[in-house]
Amino acid sequence: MSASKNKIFQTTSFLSKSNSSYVEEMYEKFCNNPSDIPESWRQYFEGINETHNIVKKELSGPSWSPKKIKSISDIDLDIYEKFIPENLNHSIQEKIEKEKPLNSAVETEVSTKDSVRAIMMIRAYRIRGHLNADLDPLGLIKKEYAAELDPKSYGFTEKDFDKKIFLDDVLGLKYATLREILEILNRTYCSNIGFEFMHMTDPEEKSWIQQRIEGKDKEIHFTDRGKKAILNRLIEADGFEKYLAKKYVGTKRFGLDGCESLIPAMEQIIKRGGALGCKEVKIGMPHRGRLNILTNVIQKPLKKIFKEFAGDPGIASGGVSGDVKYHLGASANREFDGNLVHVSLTANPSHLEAVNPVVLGQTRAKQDFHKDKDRIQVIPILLHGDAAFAGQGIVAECFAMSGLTGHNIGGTIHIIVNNQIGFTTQPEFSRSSPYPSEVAKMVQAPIFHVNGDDPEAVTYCAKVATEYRQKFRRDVVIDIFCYRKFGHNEGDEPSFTQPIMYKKIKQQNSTLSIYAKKLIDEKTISENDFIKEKQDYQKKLDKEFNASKKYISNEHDWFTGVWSKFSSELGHDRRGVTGIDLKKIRTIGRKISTIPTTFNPHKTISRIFENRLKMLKTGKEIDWALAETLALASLSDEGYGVRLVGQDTVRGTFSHRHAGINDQVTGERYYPIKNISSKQGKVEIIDSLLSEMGVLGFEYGYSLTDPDTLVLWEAQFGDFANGAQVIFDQFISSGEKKWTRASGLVMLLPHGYEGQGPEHSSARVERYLQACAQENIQIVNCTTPANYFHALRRQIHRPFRKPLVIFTPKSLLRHKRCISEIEDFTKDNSFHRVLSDKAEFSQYNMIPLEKDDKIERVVMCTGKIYYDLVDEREKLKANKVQLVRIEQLYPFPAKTLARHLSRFKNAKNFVWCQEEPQNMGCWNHVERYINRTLEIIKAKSKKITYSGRSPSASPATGYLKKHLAQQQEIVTKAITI
Ligand SMILES: Cc1ncc(C[n+]2csc(CCOP(=O)(O)OP(=O)(O)O)c2C)c(N)n1
Ligand SMILES: [Mg+2]
Repeated sequence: MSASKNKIFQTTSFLSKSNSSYVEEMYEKFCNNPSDIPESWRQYFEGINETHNIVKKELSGPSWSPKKIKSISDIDLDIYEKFIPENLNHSIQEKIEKEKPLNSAVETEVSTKDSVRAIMMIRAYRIRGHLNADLDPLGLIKKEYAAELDPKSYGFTEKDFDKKIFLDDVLGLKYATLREILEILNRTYCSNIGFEFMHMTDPEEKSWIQQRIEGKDKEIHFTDRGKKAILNRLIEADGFEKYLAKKYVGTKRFGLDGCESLIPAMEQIIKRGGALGCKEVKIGMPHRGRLNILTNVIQKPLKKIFKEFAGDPGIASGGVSGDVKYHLGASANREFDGNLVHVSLTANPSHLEAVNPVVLGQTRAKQDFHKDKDRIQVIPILLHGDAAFAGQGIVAECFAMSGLTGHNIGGTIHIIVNNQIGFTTQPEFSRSSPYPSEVAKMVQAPIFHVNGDDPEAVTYCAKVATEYRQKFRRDVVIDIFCYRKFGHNEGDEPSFTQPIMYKKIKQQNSTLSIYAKKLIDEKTISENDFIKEKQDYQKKLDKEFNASKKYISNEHDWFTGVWSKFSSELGHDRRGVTGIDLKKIRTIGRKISTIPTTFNPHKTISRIFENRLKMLKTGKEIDWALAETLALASLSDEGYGVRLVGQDTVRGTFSHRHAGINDQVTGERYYPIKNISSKQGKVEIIDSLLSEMGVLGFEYGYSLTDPDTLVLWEAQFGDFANGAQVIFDQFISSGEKKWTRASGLVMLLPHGYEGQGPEHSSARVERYLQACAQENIQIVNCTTPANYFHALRRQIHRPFRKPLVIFTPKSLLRHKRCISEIEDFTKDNSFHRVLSDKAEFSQYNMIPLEKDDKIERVVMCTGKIYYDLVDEREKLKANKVQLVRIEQLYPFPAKTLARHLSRFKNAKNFVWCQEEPQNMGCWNHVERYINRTLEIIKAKSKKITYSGRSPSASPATGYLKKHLAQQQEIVTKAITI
């Protein structure tokens, strides 16, 4: 140890001797080999060297934990003994010595102590300053005394306030008096913004925020022009709500009243974002203030909004069922400082927060479209209510996705309209944390709490948040503390449940009047100008209101841009061309089945791929996995995008897909499907996080934006999709009719009764069928690899986009009869909605059947049970039984089925056979369709009978033996009884 270091350690009088030598030893080790000392010590010494900040553990618990006041000596102990700051003293000491010669050892000690204590205090403000910030415009939140923010806690007394303290550039200052330090700290951390960022572990990000907000010259400062712009936005935000209240008394609008600062903040994000490379902003938001955002941010014409308020869409509805005005989306181009930014608001259902993943998926698709690898050209903004943000699990799912390769969108700017209430429920009943924003800490997002009655502070937060997002491309949260001027909606009386709060709210001056007074007082504007500006806006509102009465929109924002080649087709039976040239199949097939020779695959994988090559060569026994890969690869080869996402999807839950293979030596992954040609479309096959709602919502969003990419989401087992029920019900099945937005999303839902118990058998077919109407979605359950291939290819080759649900197999993936021949994939072939069985073909080793007119029984079914029925028929040598598979369940192929069934008009029995209990599966869906078909073809027997499991609460038994017995009974009954 050098002499000077030695001296420093000797002068640290507040350490006991034993402590001091221990520190020396630690420091020595740190200098020689940092890995020799415990992590906490290492962090400590590194922190000193890198940032001049004291790196210490949290005192206890999360940052928000209410702290009981510690005595000063307790804190001293915490700091001086547990976290041993002598090294800090040492570093500061050296500098003090260099820069300011000291008179005596005693003075040295006192200065050192002052510096250490000041820096301790600065750090405490960074961590907990937000607890003392003025956040609540209503002033109802009682601030507690925070000892850590009290200079006394660090041993300072009144006498010390004007003493010069060495800071070594902390707060951007070399020296400062305690008074100056406190002034900066209180202004930065305890005024109208509460910054929470010390939970972030990335030193660069943390230090960026510190430098952005801290320091003598970092006061929030807007130019006069900026202030006037903020005022103008407030006049519009405030004036719009008041106008609606006056014109449509008591009508629900979920007003923004009480959080008008949101509008200048949104504008700031678009403006600053535009200056930092953003070309597009995607907004997702709930009901609160939506109309205000629509008019004041998206600039939807006021007359159109007024027309909608009168209950009239002002546009030919064209079979669209529509939605309430506060759910509708819109888009427009905005220009700030010469930067053009396209801003769009996604339509959403009532289900709070459900739109979040959809907006993120749309953002990703847009970023891909713009080839925006850095993800700075498209920024998503999600607005939230305080109660919903804290309560809805989808919020956490979206944060969980934010850093993943397959779902990263370069960060979302979140804004919480924290009106401190959810409908009638107060925060203490709606969350277990002091702030609604706690969940954002799971990704270490910085959080800016801000008083909504200080529009400059809110706009400033929006600016810093945008800069942070563009620089670090991670999520950031602005939590606007505000209030809700009226009830949850304008017909509600809030004093029933929150009398004290609403008494205060009644007396509260509006944000606009508070800010206008400030600008008038400081002479930025004159009172007359303010009044005139308000009057001008009123005139505009009146003019638009009058114009709304006659307003008819010519605007069809449906199927524009990349969607212009599509239409919303209904009611046509058409056979698509989905087969491909035999030569092409073989060429693509070879590419997707060949592993480079330099690669070291697992032996079993090698065999699987060799087998695929054999299938292609012989043209026989092509299995499910190869058929699927051929479909996806051929689409990519044609230039379309492919995005297949799900849990364990790369390998495949049932170990059948192997879309990516791993080098057993290097661990590298190789995707044969991504290596077809230099011109192929983008292929993404992604193992997703373990979420259903988040991921399905994201993929739906992607499909809304990009019709030329086949987007597929795969559930691990079909049942798990019910965790994403909201996405299916509120978006996939009804979105087009509500919001005129089409989607070609494919849902792959493994389904089939194979004795795996209640939760791995049924994909709940009935749920999807029950949602079918007006040709909103397509549902298929294919029994052959080739039909699956055509269903996938058809999805992208159609002149329209409709969501497609495919019940996919499990055991059939390896079933000896569930195979196709190469000819089934070629030009003459396409998707078959109905398949009669192939009993007449010898290669299936089926018994020869009687001629059509001798057939006595027709058993209809869908999916895997077909193969069980084939086996049973053979076992019983029942050659007067025909099997008919319904491969497309919706739109129901009535005409095609009629064609098939009319061959067997004379049959005595028509049976529907299903594996599912009678209250589930397809029975309730197909019964009336089939009976009607029998009637139309004038069949001998006009009523279909049922053979399947009895009604049951649980989808399947948990006992294998019972399952086998049930399965046997169903097929026997179907074939014979
Ligand atoms: C998923 C879901 N559950 C319940 C509701 C019913 N609901 C509508 S608004 C609301 C309160 C929302 O409070 P908050 O998120 O704080 O937003 P605010 O209305 O205060 O802006 C509730 C419970 C809903 N729309 N969505
Ligand atoms: Mg609220």
